[in-house]
This record gives sequence, structure tokens and C-alpha cells, in this order.
Amino acid sequence: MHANPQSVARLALSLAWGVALQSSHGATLPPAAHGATPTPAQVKHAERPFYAFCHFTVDTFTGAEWGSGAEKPEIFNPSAFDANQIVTSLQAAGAAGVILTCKHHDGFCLWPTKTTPHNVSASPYKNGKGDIVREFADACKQHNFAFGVYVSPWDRNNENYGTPKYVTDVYHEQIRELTTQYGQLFEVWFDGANGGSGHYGGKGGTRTIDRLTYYNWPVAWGMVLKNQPAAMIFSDVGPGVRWCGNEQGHAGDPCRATITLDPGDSVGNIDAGKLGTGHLGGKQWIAAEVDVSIRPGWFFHPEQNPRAPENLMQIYLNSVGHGASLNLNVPPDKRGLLHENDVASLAQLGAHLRQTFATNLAAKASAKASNTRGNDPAYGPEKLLDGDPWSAWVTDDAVTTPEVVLTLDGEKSFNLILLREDIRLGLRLEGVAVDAWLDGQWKELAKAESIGSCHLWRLPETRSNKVRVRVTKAPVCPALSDFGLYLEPAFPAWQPPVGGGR
Ligand code: FUL
Repeated sequence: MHANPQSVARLALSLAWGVALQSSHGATLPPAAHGATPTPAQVKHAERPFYAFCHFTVDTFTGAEWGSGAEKPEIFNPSAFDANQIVTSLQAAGAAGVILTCKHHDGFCLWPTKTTPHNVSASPYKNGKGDIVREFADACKQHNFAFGVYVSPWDRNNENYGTPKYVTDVYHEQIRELTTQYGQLFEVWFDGANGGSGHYGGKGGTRTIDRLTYYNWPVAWGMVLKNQPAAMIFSDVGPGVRWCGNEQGHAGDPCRATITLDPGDSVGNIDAGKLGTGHLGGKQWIAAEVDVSIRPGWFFHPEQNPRAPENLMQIYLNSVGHGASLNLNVPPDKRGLLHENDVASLAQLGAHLRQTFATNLAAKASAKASNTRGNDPAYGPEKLLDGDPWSAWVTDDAVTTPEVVLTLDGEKSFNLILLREDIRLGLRLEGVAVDAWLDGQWKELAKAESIGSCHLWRLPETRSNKVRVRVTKAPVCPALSDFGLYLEPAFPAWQPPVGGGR
């Protein structure tokens, strides 16, 4: 591109006045992206931050959490499996998709794979003609629900586990089957639990593998990227989404989407602490995912109970509300259905989320910012309130600690605050605070060191007619896309519909 004298003059003028640069058409130029930025697929992933996990296999019938690989396929016999019941119950909770454990560590495959006889076709389910993965994929398609797959690298059944043959002929082939035969996938989940004792085709014993090299991840992930370009690859180290470092239902605070991985970091071999927080100025964009189960186990055990909806909401705030995604596991029982108590808890969570976020009490506020990029309404503070997640209030390049005052249409009571950044431009904040006008002065209600795709603060109910967002520290001009004030209702007393276990 050649600079003409006019644009050079405009550039000099705008630099001199410290205002935003303009394009040759006079439009205000967007700010340059800062640091690592998400791919379009990662941006799309951030738009559906809540989805589900479904742990289902022979363990459902034996009561184990990690099957040894010696389970007989005959035991897999769900009496009333219904993928529609599972999908619609998850959808009622507000989830946007489900990831199925197509093969867990025990090696039993829920689809009629050609890679091993240890699969659903050897079970009594539908007289060996069933395909659980297909039924899930079809139900997801029917209900416009995203579908993803989990396929365990560790295989305690396979006799060749630990040798190169297992990786090329079995594991990679299983990934190929799953990524080519079941339609579009939104996530492919790679587990870090690896190696150890097992049945191994009856040979038993313990097998260790080199976590860095054994599975040939570049080849496996290359296949996923080729067959499912829109899918997120989940693992301890991404590259699409990373583990949050714990299975308790919370991301770090802050939990930055940026992280710097070291050369030795690999699946099953990384410092969990850094996964939880990420790094300020981290070199890669790999947002965190919080995977947690609604029950104490990942698989269904009749003696266990699901979490109450209030507890699920807390998990939502500690994951989605920290800029991570939430992958909530809800395991089917021996019937192949989600248990009535889990369904009830999910339904109450969904109703609660819908009620909480139905009305943004700041939507009709008038917004006055200390600075707007190029004085251009396209970057004005109203963009915080327009309901469009991809329009943003942006300041001039030189203005890194601006503030915006939002005068509400009357006094409002709220107890939840939402703030989002335009993540397409990178993480642009190191400090932000929200104040309310109370008794004739500003009082700080909330603060954070990072925002990213979403930050939610729960606070005691506050009544005010004016709030202020203050950026207190930023390396570049901020680009904040959404602000919301909500009144989260109280939870009704939780009463599981079915007493005791099954
Ligand atoms: C872990 C596995 O070992 C658990 O069984 C479960 O699948 C969990 C999601 O990941 O690493």
C-alpha cells in the first residue's frame, strides 16, 4: 500500500492531536490487536461457554471409575438408552453441546469401530447392531446441539498398548473414524491420564509411555484439524482449549486466556497452577475449560447424588464468570438415561440462568465516557449496552485508563455485574473496577485483573441509579464490548424428586 500525501498529513495530524488514526475513507481505524489473539474457531467457542460432558461406558455397569480393560462387552446393556432425553435435559440447563466419552481408559468403544472387537457390536445392546455415538450425533443434530467426542489415549484393554502399532493402527485410526463418520464436531477431548496397569489383552502388567512423544500428537491433532477445522482440540496444552488444572469446578482468578507453554509441557505433564491462571502477556491464546462432574464420580454410581442447582450456579460463576468455558459432566445411569434428580437440578439451573440474565438493568442507561476513539460513535460507550457482543467501546490509542459513567433509567437493585472484552483484539486490561453511586459518593463494588470473553461478579444486592467502569491499568487502549447489571433471584429450596439412590 502506498501512502499518499493526504494520508501522511492526516497521520501526522492525528498523532499530533493524540486522536485515533483514520482510514483514507475517513473512518476511524480499529486499534491494533494486542498480544496473542484467538482464531475464528476459538472466538466461536467463546460464544458458547457452557456445554456438557457425558461419561458412559462399561463402568456405568460395574461401578468403576477407571475400568481395567478386562470388562466383558456383554455387561454393556442399557435398558432404555435415549440420547434425546440426555440432549434435551442438558439443553434445558442452558448447555450448548455435549462431549461423549466414546472410549474411556478401559478401551470399550461405544461405536462399531474396525480397530478392535472390544466395542458396542460385541454387546447385547440392539443385538450388536447399536451405535451409541451415532445416536448421540443424531440427537444433537435434531436438537441443534453441538456434539463433541472424547477418545482416551490410554487403553487398558488393547494388547498393543505401549507399542507404536497401537498408536498408528488403533488410536489414530479411532480418531480418524470419529472425526469423519459422525458429522460436525465442536470439540475433541484428549485426556492427560496415561499409562499404568491394565488388562492389555490378558497379558496384564504395567506399561509406561513417553508422554511427550508416544501418541505422536502432531499427527493426531493434524488429522482433527484437517477433518474438523471448526472443532476445538482440548488437552492440557490445547491447542484449542486448555485444561483449567483442577476438576473441582473453578478457574483461577484471574484466569487469562493467554499462556506461555514451555517446550517440555505436554499432555499429562504440565504444572496445573499455570493452567489455572494463564500468563499476563502469554504467547499463546488457549483459553481454559473447567471440567467438573455433577456427581462425585465421572460415571454414574447409584449411591451418589447430584449437586444442587445453587452449587451448579456457583460453578458457572467460577468458570464462565472467570473467562473460561464450563464442561459439566452429567453421566447416564444403567438405563442409559440421565437420572431424574440430575434432570431436575439441570432444569432448575437453566431456569435460574434464564431468569437472571433476562433483563440487563443497565440496558437503558445513558453512557458518558471520558474518551471515545476518534470521537466516533462507532466506538462510543453505548456499544457496551447494545446487546451486540462484537461492538465495543474503544478509546484512542493514547488513552489507556478511561472511565465511563452509566446513568440508569432510575434506581435499580442488582447483585450481579457482567463485563466483556472484544477478545478478537486480545486481552487488553490489567486492572478494571466497577463503582456505584451510593450516598452521594462513588463506592467500589468489584474489580478484576483480567476480563477476556466474560467476567461475572456476584455481590450483595446494591441499589443505585449510577455506576462507573474504571480501567485502572492497561498496556493499550481498552476495547470493552458488553456491560450488564442483573438481579439474580434466590434459589428455591432444593428437593430432589427421587429420594435415596437407585
Ligand atoms: C480424567 C480421567 O482420568 C477421568 O476418568 C475423567 O475422564 C476426567 C474427565 O479426566 O483425566
